[in-house]
Amino acid sequence: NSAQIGVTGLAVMGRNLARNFARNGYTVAVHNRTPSRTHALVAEFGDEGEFIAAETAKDFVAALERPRRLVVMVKAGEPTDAVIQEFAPLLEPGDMIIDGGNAHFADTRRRERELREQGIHFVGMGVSGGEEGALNGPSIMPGGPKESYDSLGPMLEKISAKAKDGAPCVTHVGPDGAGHFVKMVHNGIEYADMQLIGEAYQLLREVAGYSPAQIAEIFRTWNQGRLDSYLIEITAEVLAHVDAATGKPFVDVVVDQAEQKGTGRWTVQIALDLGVPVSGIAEAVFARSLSGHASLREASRHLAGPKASALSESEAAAFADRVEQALYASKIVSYTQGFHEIDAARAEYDWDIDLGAVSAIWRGGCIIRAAFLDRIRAAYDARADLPSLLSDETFAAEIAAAQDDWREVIVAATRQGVPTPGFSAALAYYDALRAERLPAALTQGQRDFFGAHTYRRVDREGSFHTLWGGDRSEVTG
Ligand code: NBP
Repeated sequence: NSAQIGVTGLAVMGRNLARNFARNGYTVAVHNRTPSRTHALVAEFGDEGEFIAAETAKDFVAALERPRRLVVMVKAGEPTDAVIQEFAPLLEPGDMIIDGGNAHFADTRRRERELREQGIHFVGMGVSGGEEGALNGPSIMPGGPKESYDSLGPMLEKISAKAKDGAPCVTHVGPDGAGHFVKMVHNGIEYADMQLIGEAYQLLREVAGYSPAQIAEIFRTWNQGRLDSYLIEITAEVLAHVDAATGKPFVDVVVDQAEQKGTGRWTVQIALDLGVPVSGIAEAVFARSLSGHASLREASRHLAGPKASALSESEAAAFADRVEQALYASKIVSYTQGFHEIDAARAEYDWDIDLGAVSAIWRGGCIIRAAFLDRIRAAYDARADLPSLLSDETFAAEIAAAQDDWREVIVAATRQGVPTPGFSAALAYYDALRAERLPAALTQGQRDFFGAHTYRRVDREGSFHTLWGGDRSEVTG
């Protein structure tokens, strides 16, 4: 009567994950700080599989077969440390603590290091798909020691989502914090995807003049093509929904202030530390912040904008096609930026992350699941050391085909005064990368002028300084 896996922390995520393990034939020990949740789980769902309810930490640990596999699904941050401190003294070398919460990867690195000293394997495990995913199959991003995956991996493969080709949406991402890092970037990309979809909606509404119901239809059509994805699908559902109380489109009765829990912000903060330009993700995070500044927005309402102009029906339809191109091209750019961030972390932390495998495990279960991810995997499979997704011939060709429309959409948005920070940042990134020369040369000149910061020359090795306050001759720096 021993459990192959234990779950402590039985709020929505932990409860559903425990049920998922049980439904897949594993005996699951369950535990929660407040025991009523544990009993409620067994009372409500006990017939779904084998559960062992434990009231105390000691009973919980005793219920687990060795090496113990203990999944922690509590609130990220201090609660996770508290739980680790409670359980670690009860464990033996070779046992495993698996943190399925949304931990910051730096915390995961620290916890892994501390527990390693006791011989405990600490697995920081990103889980995506919300409560529905946790129950029916999430995308799972475990890090930690590779050897822990030998025994844990097959269980995770069973409970994970499966991609269309049947492959489980889980892989050993890399050592220590790699799993939580990749989960964080997943969420950053999710922010960018949502922002781009939001901009497409706003343009279809304000420039093309479509109603939410008509826009829902447009998104449904897009969902049949290369944009086929969970987020496009649910966007159509949300836009088609009518508020029962007022009969108005649901989207018009919701307060337009977006909230956030922090993983998007982390993605940007860490990108800044790593020096990786994730402008699309940053604009998405900033757009949410801006939306929440109600009094600032109220005070700014009177500011001048352009004269409104309407499109004819045929112009509107043509515009909608262009918006699809702009959305797709911008999406390629946000994924390019997100994968760049993972690649930079791989170099910084010496993580052996397979970028193709990462895109493969995002194909099912998670919020950004999309047909598109198959293409990313194909790009990395064709060339593992791809410097950037934009270097892939297929993506480069698609952007080449989309760019005229992409530019036109941003021109129209600018003319009509519709903000498109995501589309615009993506295009600026694209144009900056392909530029022959950047004004960074001028920046270097300015820096040398005011701070003698020196510069490099295009024609000679070394570093140089111009005597700006003197005769402006050049000396070596
Ligand atoms: P919450 O994040 O709301 O956490 C509630 C759980 O944490 C309860 O079981 C609670 O026990 C426990 N807990 C707290 Br709070 N402080 C504790 C402490 N000091 N010691 C022991 N237990 C403590 O739950 P959730 O929404 O199910 O999320 C769980 C984790 O999964 C989080 O890290 C979250 O970020 C992550 N996640 C959530 C989603 C999602 O869609 N919700 C998706 C992916 C990942 P109690 O019952 O005794 O108060």
